[in-house]
Amino acid sequence: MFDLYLGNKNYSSWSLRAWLLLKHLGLPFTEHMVSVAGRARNPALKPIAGNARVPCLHDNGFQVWDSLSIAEYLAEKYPILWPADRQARARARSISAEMHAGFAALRTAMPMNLKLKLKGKPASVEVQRDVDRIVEIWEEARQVFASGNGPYLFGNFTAADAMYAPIAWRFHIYNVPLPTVAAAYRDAMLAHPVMVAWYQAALQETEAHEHYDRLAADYGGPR
Ligand SMILES: N[C@@H](CCC(=O)N[C@@H](CS)C(=O)NCC(=O)O)C(=O)O
Repeated sequence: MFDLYLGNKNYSSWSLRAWLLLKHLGLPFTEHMVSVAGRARNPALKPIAGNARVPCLHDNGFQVWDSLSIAEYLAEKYPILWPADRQARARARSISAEMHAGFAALRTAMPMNLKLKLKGKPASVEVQRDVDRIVEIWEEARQVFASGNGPYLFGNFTAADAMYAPIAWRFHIYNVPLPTVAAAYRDAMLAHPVMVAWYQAALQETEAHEHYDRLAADYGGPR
């Protein structure tokens, strides 16, 4: 039996990844939402997650923390979470690891906040570098590995899509201009039924973090 400890749907981008994977696989699980305000280790979370962060998956009480580890844990039992082709699978893992370890400038400047839809502003050099690299990753996956099988990075939905899911939201929220292939992929992700369900649940939440909400004015207000 699975239990998923996760953060607020409006803000917790790492939690979205684990939730997407479980929902995509259609696995039953019990959801336990905890309040999170940022990326820092939170001692209050220690009893439910060894790394004092969410998401943390409990499999009959055994803790699997960290979004990428959760993906690998589930993929051992449900191999469809990675592409079937060996090279495609390696590329999916490379770009998932790159997402997991990187893009700090973009993640700091554009935190996930699903209640916002902003006019946007020109990106700083550092943020634009992250955007450009993500566009390059998405374009290569779509053009080389997706081969017409579906609208996701490797055709069918994989763990790599789950890893990039919050980026699709960020590009939408902050109105980041994208070339055609990347924009089409962003739109396919936003239309994924599990993404839509997460978004609708986020809109029902009442908890607010001023630190993230005040960015709205900085990005030109609502569009
Ligand atoms: N590398 C971790 C990052 C997890 C993380 O940073 N989680 C944040 C929420 S999105 C957290 O638990 N923050 C604790 C807090 O703000 O109280 C993962 O991939 O799961």
